[in-house]
Amino acid sequence: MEEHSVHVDANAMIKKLKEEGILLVWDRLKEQEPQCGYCSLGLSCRNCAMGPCRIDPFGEGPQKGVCGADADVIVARNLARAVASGAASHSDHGRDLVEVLARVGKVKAYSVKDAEKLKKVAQEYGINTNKSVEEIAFELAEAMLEDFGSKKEKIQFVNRAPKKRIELWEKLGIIPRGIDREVVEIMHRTHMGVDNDPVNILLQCLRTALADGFGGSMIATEVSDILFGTPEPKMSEINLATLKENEVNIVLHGHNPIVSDAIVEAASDEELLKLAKEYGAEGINLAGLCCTGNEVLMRKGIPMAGNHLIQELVIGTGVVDVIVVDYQCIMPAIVDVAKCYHTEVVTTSPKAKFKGAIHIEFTPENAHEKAKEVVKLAIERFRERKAELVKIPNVKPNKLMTGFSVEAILKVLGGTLQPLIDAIKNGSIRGVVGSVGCNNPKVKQDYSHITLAKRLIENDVLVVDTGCAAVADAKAGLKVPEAAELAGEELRKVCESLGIPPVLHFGSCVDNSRILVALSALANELGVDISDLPAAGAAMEWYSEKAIAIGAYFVASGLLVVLGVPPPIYGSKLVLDVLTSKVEELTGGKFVVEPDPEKAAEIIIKHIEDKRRKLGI
Ligand code: NFS
Ligand code: SF4
Repeated sequence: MEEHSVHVDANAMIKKLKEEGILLVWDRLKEQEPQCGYCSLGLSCRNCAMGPCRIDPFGEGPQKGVCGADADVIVARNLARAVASGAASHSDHGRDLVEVLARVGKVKAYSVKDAEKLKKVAQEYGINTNKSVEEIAFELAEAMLEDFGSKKEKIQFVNRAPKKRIELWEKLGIIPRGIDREVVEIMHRTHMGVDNDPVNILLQCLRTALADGFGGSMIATEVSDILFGTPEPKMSEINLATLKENEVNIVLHGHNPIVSDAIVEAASDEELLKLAKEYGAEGINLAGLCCTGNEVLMRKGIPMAGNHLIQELVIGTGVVDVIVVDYQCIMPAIVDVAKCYHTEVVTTSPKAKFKGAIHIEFTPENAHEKAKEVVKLAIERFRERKAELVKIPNVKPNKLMTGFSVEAILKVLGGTLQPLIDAIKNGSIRGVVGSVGCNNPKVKQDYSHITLAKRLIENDVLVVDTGCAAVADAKAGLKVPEAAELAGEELRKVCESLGIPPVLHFGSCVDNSRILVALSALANELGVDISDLPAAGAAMEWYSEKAIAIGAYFVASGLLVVLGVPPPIYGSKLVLDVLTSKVEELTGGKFVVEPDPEKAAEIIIKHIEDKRRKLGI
């Protein structure tokens, strides 16, 4: 049987769990096959009770739904709802952070860790910063909440984009007005009998995606930096061997640092450490999964167990005492796997309860106590481990360098972007690519992420990565300064002189907003638009609606975006043509679908060289 992952630790765990008779994501995918062809093409609609309807892709059966909607409308509407869900997920996560920001000074568990950034962002919002940190925090939170509403003409951070870009968006009528408003408008437009012009629907997809990238996600990143500290370069470790057999292991899974950060604090509580030792553990060990893992890795250097497709496997080590989650990308299946072990799944958000899990609800007010409760539960579960089921893969943890916020990069460069611009201009860095997104069981885990990143750096293209792509690249050893050896000669020299890896960890998925900030700053410095830059994006193993929203805001911002998994748009020639071709005339960006990472790299490198030629560099 072909292995499901490129990694030894993952394959070892898959084998173990298979032997134990546990069904995993790959088994469930198999059970689902063949998956519905209509849905894969985007040609099914269940938006109303006259349906559900399906359009025959071969032109023989029905070409219209009961209401008269054709393939183009149905495909566009389905895509729009995915963008709305993705944008909503990032943005609602952002809102939760803003609500914590508003309570700074009134709650024990949270405070402002980066007052300088607080002031800088508050000034952007036009807030007078001549007052206490708590007052500024409250006013900034109130102003950010306005961005979620519908009273504005333009959400604040849109102003961070290059001027030409903003004018272009104005001309296209896709300036996001309010984060919630754009999401709601998609839900409205896709109701039966509202927007029946597929191109008009696609434009609203771009506007909603921008409300995510320059709105909800950017707010999430900035407020996380303010509350938990702006990341700085640091070393850490990654893979399943970051779990410790002799310690209490708590796995942090989900997205928002609100919960994971509180647990990190609680895990160093003296009393709890004493208790853990009384129970025979040598300490309390934390390991991250998915994006909340990225958050605490970036800021605190907490080791990372793995990415999306590791979430069931991590439990299979038999040493995870508690897996604590908030929301997003958490497979309901982990509760079933946990039942076969001593592991408890703890849910923390009223928005995300799981049947079979223990619910310990976190609020900004009680986070301190609740985090301790979770750690205590883990200590108690430690005693219940089943020795015969314990097996941590016999590998060494991979090292990685993390923490590359835009601020940190500026510091590395000596306070200005000029050295980077010079390197791009003289060709020692040919271009910059954001490698983002998930794992998908339809792709051999991490193969496409890693192959793409390797090919790009070999060709002197600097890679910045986020989310699960970032974990993949780190496990492949691409995020240590020594990985400069794997880069082309020119990029290698740049990395060696700065002491940085050729693949820079930008953070979690909401931190794709850091890519927007960095590219906007680069474009501004060069006096050009983002679409003129030798830059691109890639989501080679995406699965999530959030990744669709990210891809769409990259395209709206002027970037070429390669998708390694085909999106459900092939049922409409028109939608496919708009998104993979015509949109380029509007925004300068477009989607390319290319599952083969070798070919994806070629496409991206050609794109970068074209852009360089046009810039005359
Ligand atoms: Ni992004 Fe993060 Fe991973 Fe995909 Fe899920 S964890 S928000 S959606 S699977 S990269
Ligand atoms: Fe069918 Fe139209 Fe209703 Fe969709 S909205 S289910 S195509 S009748």
